[in-house]
Amino acid sequence: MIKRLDEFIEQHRKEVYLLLRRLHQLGRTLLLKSEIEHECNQFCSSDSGKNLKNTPFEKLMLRTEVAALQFPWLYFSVRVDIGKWEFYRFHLENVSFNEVTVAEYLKFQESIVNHQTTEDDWTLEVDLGAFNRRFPTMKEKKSIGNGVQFLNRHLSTLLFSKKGEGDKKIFNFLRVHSYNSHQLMLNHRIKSVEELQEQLREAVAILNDQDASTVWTQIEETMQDLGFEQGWGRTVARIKETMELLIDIFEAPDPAILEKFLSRLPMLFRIVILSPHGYFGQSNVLGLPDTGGQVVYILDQVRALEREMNISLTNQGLDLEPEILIITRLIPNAGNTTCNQRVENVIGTHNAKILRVPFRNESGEIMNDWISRFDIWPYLERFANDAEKEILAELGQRPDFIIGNYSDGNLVATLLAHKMGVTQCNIAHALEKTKYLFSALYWKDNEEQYHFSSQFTADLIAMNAADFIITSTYQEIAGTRQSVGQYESYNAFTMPALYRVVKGVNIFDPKFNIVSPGSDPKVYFPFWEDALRLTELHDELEQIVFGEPGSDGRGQLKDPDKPIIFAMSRLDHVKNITGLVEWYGKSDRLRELANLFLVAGHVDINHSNDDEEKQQIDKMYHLLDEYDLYDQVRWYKNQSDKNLVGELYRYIADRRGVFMQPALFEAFGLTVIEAMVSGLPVFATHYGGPLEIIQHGKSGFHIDPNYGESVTQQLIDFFERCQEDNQYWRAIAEGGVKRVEERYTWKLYASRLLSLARIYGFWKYVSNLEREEIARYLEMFYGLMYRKLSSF
Ligand code: UDP
Ligand code: LCN
Repeated sequence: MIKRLDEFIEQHRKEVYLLLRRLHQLGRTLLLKSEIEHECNQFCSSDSGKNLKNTPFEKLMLRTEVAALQFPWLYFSVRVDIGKWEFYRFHLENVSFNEVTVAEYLKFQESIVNHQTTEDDWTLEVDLGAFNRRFPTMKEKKSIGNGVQFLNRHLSTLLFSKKGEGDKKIFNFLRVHSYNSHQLMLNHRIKSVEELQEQLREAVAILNDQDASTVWTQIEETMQDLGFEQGWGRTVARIKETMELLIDIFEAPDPAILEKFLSRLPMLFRIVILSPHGYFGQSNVLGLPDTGGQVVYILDQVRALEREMNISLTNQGLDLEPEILIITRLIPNAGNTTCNQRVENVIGTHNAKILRVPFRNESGEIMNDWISRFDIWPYLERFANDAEKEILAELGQRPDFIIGNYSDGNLVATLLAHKMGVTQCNIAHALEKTKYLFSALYWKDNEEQYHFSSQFTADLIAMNAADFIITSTYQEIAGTRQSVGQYESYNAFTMPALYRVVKGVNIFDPKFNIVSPGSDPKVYFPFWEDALRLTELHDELEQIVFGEPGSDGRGQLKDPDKPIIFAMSRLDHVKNITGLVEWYGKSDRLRELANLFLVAGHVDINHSNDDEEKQQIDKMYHLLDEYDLYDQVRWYKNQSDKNLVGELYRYIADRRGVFMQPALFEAFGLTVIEAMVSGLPVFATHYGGPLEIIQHGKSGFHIDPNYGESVTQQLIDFFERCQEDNQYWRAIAEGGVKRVEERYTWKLYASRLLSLARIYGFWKYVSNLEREEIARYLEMFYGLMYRKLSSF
């Protein structure tokens, strides 16, 4: 880019100067993409600026994410493409420019925040890229999120490039499989790759003479004599197929066959899932602070995983019960939840449990009350140690696979996986970093309330330690052409006076894989499935939606015949429920066309113990008064009975309503898929997951919460069109159902996740994926940085 810019600026000095000056004159030290875009567009459509239109300089301006300004300098961080960044600085007076390094750019940002130059100040620079130089990374943005495919291709070539080496690694890997010291796959009779190949041929020849449905136990002795143990398959057909896959791999390694073979191996019997914060329970918890989709996700995930593990074990010929443990925090003062119980079975499973471990303070005393997710950092190390003992006691041995959730769970997963030598997978759900503007740069200002220094350090450690990371959408990793991905935002950032990250997370790393969640089809299904409907709950729902004001609900829908705009979420600032009330309050036409029904948080401020929720409750009352909304808006307290919630979506659909998800940012948005699959047309924020979930105009609509008036107009247009065209509402409803049924199901999720666990587990074993060096560095970073930041 630089050469073209050089020449261009030389020729258009005046215009470039005027635009830079214009930015300076805004009098701000940091400018965001939207502000730069606005100024640039305005200038380029003026007479003085028209020569900049469609030029490399305009392109640079429009791709700038953040500009940092301090006379006479302007520094720009330019997102040239998804995951590709360049940094430039301009001297206003000389109109000169040059490319700078990421470190120089970050140092300039630091100098702005500290109001001084940091030229001589020493700051720790974190460059995790240095460790990965020998490690394969992808180049194409379209490959992001499909790491396993790339990894399989790359590493199978590598593995088999030196003659015999790959074969030996597979052979050794097959020898280590066992269950409770019962040997699986191969026994001591086979001593080399050559012997294995020979015995495979012989076994297949024997199996060819058997009936395909003959089971392992009938041929066990013959197979054992040849050197084979249980695990190849339950029936002759399956055993033969698995053996043939291995023969093919030895003959000519192929990534697809390798993946298929690995997906069949008996490697996963015990899984540990970590989710420390919030109220983790099976009832009465949803809508409580820090308690939302993550809990729903994990409970559904566990059921799906257990089902899928059972299918695999059956196919492998093993009559074993898989075990899954969800490790969360035990809260002695747990209100009307079960979070004070040590162990609970997960409903709908045979053998999955929630195991709760308390937080302890510095002197080892148990912490009795709920603690906000922003304040839990000092407790986690001890929690991990205590959890380890409980896990070992419960399972009798180490698990085969550990899954972390959110920043805290991912850190604890890192500590445990490192100690136990187990494959680790991370799931972020929602990273805080991109939710708050300049959260890293101004970390000090927010430290008391949010403790971002601990959280972002924990994130960096866990992201780099994980064997693989699954995300719900592509944009969670890499954003879109217009917006930065959540993981991408960890690539380069600074926390002034603490440390500067010049390479934190590489989104081209093949560890990233998109595996989207689903919704429980027993609870969330289309409103036209009459036989499954819970019509028995309709009286209760009528009371909730149309009832009179009382202690659980405020406002009353005085004209019950209008369609309903329904919104439901935690009452957090970022969910923007109050924003929705304001848009609605301001539009007479929308108020004429539809009612507004909200299920969110507490309606009584005295029942809330969360600061952010209290602020929102205050704001809500203020808006209801200001716009006099008590006859058109019904606001009901959070609902934790998921069956009732499932029927509620359908009840609103019966009345030709819509679901609105107005969040300023939504990482994924389980409510979005729940509403869609219920047959309720959805309008949802285009910041985050819903952008990918919904196909605009086909299976729902995207909205921009920063432009309330256009959202209002979209709703008005929709309801007016539905009045004219009675097929329109149904078409969108059906589009939503189809989309979810095709893309967002737990069955797809579980088989994919288990297959990834086996494949990354294999690579962890046979390659240097463990990355000794980075593990050591992260240990030091944990010891010297994280522990200091998170101490009591
Ligand atoms: N939910 C609920 N009752 C409420 C609020 C939310 O049952 O009062 C459920 C909702 O059905 C969904 C989950 O909580 O399953 C919220 O997940 P989502 O991903 O939409 O948002 P999060 O709270 O995780 O940010
Ligand atoms: C957290 C969020 O904020 C939601 O967007 C997700 O849907 C949920 O976790 C489940 O991953």
